[in-house]
Amino acid sequence: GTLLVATRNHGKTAEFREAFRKFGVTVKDLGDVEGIPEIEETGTTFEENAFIKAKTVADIVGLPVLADDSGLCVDALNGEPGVYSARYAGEHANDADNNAKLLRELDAGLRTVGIDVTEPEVLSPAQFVSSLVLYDPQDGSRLTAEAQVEGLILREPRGSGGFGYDPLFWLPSFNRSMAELTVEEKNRISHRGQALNKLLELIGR
Ligand code: ITT
Repeated sequence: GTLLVATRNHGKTAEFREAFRKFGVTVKDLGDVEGIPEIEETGTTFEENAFIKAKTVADIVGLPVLADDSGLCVDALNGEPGVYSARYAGEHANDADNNAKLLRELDAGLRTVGIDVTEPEVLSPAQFVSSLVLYDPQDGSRLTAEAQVEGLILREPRGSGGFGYDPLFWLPSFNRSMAELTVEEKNRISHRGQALNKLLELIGR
């Protein structure tokens, strides 16, 4: 069958595509569908925003839709950028702008508490969080699953895979950044991959 994911983020689509391949499910995203307006993510939590995206699109197409809302939560920044991860450096910011802003904010934040950010071993704990909602417009039912993965924010980007903040997200137990993993490897450990496994468990797959 086919599954529509309510995303315009090609990085997310690639990961879902890889994850659903073994089930023979074809993944489409909003680039494949016409007439979907830009969706305002007005929620204050990942789950609320994932629900808004899934329901908005599902009500238009009349079929079940999966949505992901995700982000990076940095301890030293009190959980920021969080739900604002995609637009951290501005409404239509790109990944490079967002990554640059993250490093700037982290440097400033750590300096104010007297931490010498030039020490290479000083890395800042953070989590990637993914909330998934599968919404069925026929009966208004929804399934939700959320997961996170722990890492450390690097001073300089490493790797060219993935998307978003992946080059700055260090995985100590792998001795690699998230951007140094293949899509398959990333799915095995990532926030999104783990949330998807939980969701698949809920639907008995
Ligand atoms: P859609 O709403 O169209 O799905 P989006 O990128 O705007 O795309 P979000 O609102 O959920 O999606 O924002 C998620 C942001 O969090 C994303 O743009 C990245 O900056 C960051 N992010 C989430 N998951 C990530 C991952 O696996 N690797 C790197 N950065 C990630």
